[in-house]
Amino acid sequence: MAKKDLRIGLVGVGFMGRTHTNGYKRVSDFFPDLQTRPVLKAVCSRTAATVNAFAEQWGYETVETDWKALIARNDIDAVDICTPNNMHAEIAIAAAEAGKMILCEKPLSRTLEEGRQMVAAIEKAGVNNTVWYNYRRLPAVTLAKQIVDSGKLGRIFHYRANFLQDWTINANVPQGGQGTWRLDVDAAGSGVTGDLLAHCIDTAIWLNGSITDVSAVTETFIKERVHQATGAMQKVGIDDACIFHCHFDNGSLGLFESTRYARGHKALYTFEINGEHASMRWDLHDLNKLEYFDHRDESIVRGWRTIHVTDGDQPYMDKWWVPGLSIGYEHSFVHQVADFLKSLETGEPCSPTFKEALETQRVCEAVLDSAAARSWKNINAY
Ligand code: SOE
Repeated sequence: MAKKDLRIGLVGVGFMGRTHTNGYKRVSDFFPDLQTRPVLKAVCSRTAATVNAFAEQWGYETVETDWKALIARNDIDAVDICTPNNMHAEIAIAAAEAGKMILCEKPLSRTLEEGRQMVAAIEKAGVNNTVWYNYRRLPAVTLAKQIVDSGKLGRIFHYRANFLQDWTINANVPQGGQGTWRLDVDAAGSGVTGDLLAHCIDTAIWLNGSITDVSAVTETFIKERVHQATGAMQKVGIDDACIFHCHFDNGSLGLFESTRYARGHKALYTFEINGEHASMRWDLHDLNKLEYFDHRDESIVRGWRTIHVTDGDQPYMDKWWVPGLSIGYEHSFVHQVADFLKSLETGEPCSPTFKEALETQRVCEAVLDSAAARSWKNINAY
């Protein structure tokens, strides 16, 4: 049967533009049962030379230098937003009004208010949507979800997560500009809270349910940096590090830490869940493995076991090589495209939708407010 085309219009040609495009290019080869196939119809970025080079390298049919022109085209079905965070809301709202499906890079928005406007626009337009919290779709993380849902852990007591990096320790790293826009509060909205803890919060809510209240501390270690746009030394408005603890609705306690000042760590995302009967932990640096401890095992063999999540009956792995052979970071994006295409067939939403990702925005906003006010914040107030 001939497949239906989903004509993609990608906005933004940075690191995420590449990960998403790789997902579109690989998905039909590895998920042959899908009835829809992505077509790389158009890519958009402000500078003609840059966008032409990207289109040539990755195989986009056409280019645009104005995202409004991309959205106005009637040969685009879905808009993929890979821009800095300050453009997410404007593009998403315009794309929704134009009736396009939307795939938006995380975090959904800079602020909760922007996120709310995006959700309202999506709901009014009734268009398919998803937010790229890609780590959910690594097989070991999806397996963790299956294990939690099976009840094997029993009552959950603790959820712990870290996301540690070290790339901004040098005071000469500028704010603003390609890649380093993440240090510019106007472009990013926040620092590690929106960029890194948002991943941890998304996974935590997915695995362990809602967060009810938070108490946080943030720090900005380097107070001034040169801004690439002006060349002038400017105050830094983002959080360089953030630590918070919280309660979950299920009664468990959460502990989260993120920083870009943990020398030696490049992208150390880890989580651990401790339940009444069993515990699990996962580490992005060893992403195919899930560690599991079950107190109900016979005592003489009881201990942490390492599950190499590469077998055909484990999440997504029947689509790849043969049991025992690993996959990588980029596959999480292929899986998200596959799940999005599947959602078009089933009519089920592709999680996290904008509405679900707004939950993460509520927690992020409460975390930042809590740190500023040095007090607990209840998520219900957000
Ligand atoms: C920041 O360095 C970053 O690229 C985040 O923006 C991504 O979301 C994360 O997955 C890896 O780190």
